[in-house]
Amino acid sequence: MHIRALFAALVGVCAAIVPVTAAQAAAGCEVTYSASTWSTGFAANFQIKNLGDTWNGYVVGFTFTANQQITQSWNHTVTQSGPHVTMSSAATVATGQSIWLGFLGNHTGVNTPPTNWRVNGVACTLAGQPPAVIAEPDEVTVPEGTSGSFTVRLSHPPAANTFLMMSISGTGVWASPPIALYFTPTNWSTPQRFSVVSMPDADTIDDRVVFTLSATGYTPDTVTFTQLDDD
Ligand SMILES: [Ca+2]
Ligand SMILES: [Ca+2]
Repeated sequence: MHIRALFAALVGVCAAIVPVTAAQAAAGCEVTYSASTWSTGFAANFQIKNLGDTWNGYVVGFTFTANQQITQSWNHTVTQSGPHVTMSSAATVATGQSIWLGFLGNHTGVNTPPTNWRVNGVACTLAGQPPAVIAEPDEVTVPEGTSGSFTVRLSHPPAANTFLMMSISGTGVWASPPIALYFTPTNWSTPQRFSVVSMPDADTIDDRVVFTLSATGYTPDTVTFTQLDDD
């Protein structure tokens, strides 16, 4: 009951502060990624098409999702800091042209594709992937009386300001400060952080709540919060 009431309040706040802005700015690039994977290694090959203005030199950025480590690459200057990778070149790439990149790497567990693709700081979409809400991480555990958070972004730019809708199911009392729950044609790829507090309760149950994040035209995503009860 409490969480539904809080959510209704959030929606009211959001509606009040949506700015009036012109729709524009599609994604600046489209990534076609593939990888050949064996026991602990993989070879990645991918193509990136320039959908925006000419790149006079470019920096490709992406984030690994499963502890991958690049061991060898070619034709680009590569940096890796934890999961964050950049591959740069001084080459010029005109509108509509594509670049091809590749590297060899190591992985542990499932070799899931990288995420958060950008070229010169502008977000890319992934070819062949339907538009989706991307909420991370999937699971958050919070001791009773403390807070945790997750981030939400979109995989593809919306044509106009798009509300993020949130439905909640589960048990316990959870609260959150109000935030602007919408995406614009320019901020769609910027993760928006959402904090959730597990309110102290008198019971001894590790309560769980599932947030389902959705937007019209996008595949929804979920985040599960688990309370570590202290009674
Ligand atoms: Ca309790
Ligand atoms: Ca509890």
